Amino acid sequence: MHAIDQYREEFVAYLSEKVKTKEPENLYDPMVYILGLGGKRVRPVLVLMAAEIFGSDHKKALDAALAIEIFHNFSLVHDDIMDDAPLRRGKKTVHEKWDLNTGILSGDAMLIRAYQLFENYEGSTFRELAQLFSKTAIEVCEGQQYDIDFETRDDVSIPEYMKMIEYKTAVLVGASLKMGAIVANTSQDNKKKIYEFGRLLGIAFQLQDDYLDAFGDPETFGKQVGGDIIENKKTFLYLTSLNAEETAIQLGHLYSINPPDSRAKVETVKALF
Ligand code: GRG
Repeated sequence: MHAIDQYREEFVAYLSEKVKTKEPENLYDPMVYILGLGGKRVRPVLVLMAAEIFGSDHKKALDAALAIEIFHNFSLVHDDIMDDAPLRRGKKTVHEKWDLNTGILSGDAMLIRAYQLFENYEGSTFRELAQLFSKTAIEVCEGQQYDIDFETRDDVSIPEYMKMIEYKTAVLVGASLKMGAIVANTSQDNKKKIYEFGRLLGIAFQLQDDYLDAFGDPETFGKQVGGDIIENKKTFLYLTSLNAEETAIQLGHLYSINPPDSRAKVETVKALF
């Protein structure tokens, strides 16, 4: 078995042991549900790998990895509410399966639960993890707000887009690697470098996510293919197509399509690439 799959398996076993439902069930069932739907577990695996790279037993990083995965899942629950998305990982989103208020409140509880996990660390390790978490969570909010603001703008530039995806997605990937480095108590220089590596990896990751929104296999993508285009999200594909004169003409045609005909809108954008 590949080392990544081993980390993933070990992480999932830890998650199942730590994340269990309790009363009131409508608060905790959605947490168990969304975290049990799978997903690639990219971020927690990165936490564990970074801890090991810098000489720690990766088991010491399991709580930080769990915190990151719970936070990530919380952000998906709230993001799906904001987008009114029906599907996540090929299954009903939390607000679809339960209702809006349940999605909001269980998401809030997940955010706090994530932070609480850092209390399992002590001294400067706790301080550094908690500070990095707070900074990253605020940046994720900023990225999400840029994303929302850009939906109603047609003049979004590539640098603005890059800033948006850096905050919405990449900082959490950087923070995942840096958290492993913090648990391993490596040098500040190593922490800085691994964060930068993760930030760039996160940017590549979001570019791929944008691509999959248009070209992903609906079976494996797990959410609505073309959802970004229908929502007028400023994705990389969309913005680069706007830069090309002839595709801009076609996008002009796209705007003339009635909003209810969203399938045609998706097909038109896909045809541009
Ligand atoms: C209140 C701190 C706070 C944040 C709320 C909702 C929100 C602000 C931010 C949402 C940010 C968001 C959903 C970014 C998308 C990131 C992304 C690429 C998600 C998909 O990640 P994968 O592919 O998913 O790793 P899996 O299913 O594999 O876990």
